Amino acid sequence: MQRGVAVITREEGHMKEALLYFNETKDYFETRLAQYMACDEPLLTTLEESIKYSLYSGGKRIRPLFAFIVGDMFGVPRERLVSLACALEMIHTASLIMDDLPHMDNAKVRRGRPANHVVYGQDVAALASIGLLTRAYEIVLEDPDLPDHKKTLVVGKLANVVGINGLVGGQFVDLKFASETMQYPTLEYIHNHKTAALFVASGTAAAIIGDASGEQIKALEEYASNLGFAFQILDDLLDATGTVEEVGKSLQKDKGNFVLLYGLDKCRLLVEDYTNRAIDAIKIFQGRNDRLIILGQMLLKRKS
Ligand code: GRG
Repeated sequence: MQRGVAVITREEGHMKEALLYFNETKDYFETRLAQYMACDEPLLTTLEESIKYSLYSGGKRIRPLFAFIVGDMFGVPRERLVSLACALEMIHTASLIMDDLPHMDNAKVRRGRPANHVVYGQDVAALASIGLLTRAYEIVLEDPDLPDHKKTLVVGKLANVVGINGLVGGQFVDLKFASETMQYPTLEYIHNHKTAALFVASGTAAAIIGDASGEQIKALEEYASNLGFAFQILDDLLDATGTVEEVGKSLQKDKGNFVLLYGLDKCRLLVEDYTNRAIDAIKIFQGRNDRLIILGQMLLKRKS
């Protein structure tokens, strides 16, 4: 090797490209999200503040990013993905606000700050959550860049992932059946529905916009559900080993979770195992799956 000449490996090149893409995409996403949430009714100032408090409080924006990456793999311009991306983050944020309410998880801290209801009260927080949720469907339906048949498919997918067979069902089972002695099938149900399902919807809705084939959608489902599962096991690990300051949210150490069921060491192996399964599932996209691989590897290393 010549002295003084920096050698960039192929992997480093891909990583650099992906990080640049992630940052640029996030900037574009933040600008459009702010436009979608603009509200100029003076009577609603506090409600708007409550919504913005949670929507712009340092969320990692993983679900929108995943949707943009998938859409880009199918050559969809980001202008045609942005309503979906913002809708996903609105749904996610709505679910976090509701999840923290006293009659649900009764969590006081979220993303390193007091939870929405701690600042604005339960009444306003509940309305902020429902307001965000309904706005999500509205922005997809109003999107002039999406043909009607795609809007129908995307909104159907989003409704399905939130409903009884999605987040709502997962939350119900979590509230009513989670305990220290909970067995694997119940835990699996909760996390497939509370966490993995929205990951799956993010990738598959973007793939639908991109006219992906059935086989391609299936591969993305497999990627997203494995990644979502790895994500949740890591969440439980961070809950068990971290502090509120490090993790940025109220901890749930006493509730049934993967760490109670399997212990720390096995959980660490499981996170790697599910991440590898996710990466294996997208082999059919060889040559254009680098960003998805890097996204999986980045989530494996996250600390909050
Ligand atoms: C959709 C309003 C509505 C309700 C559905 C309350 C409820 C029913 C479901 C709760 C779902 C929930 C909060 C699941 C937790 C998923 C999870 C792992 C969240 C953390 O995701 P990150 O780390 O969060 O991406 P950030 O803070 O980065 O956005």
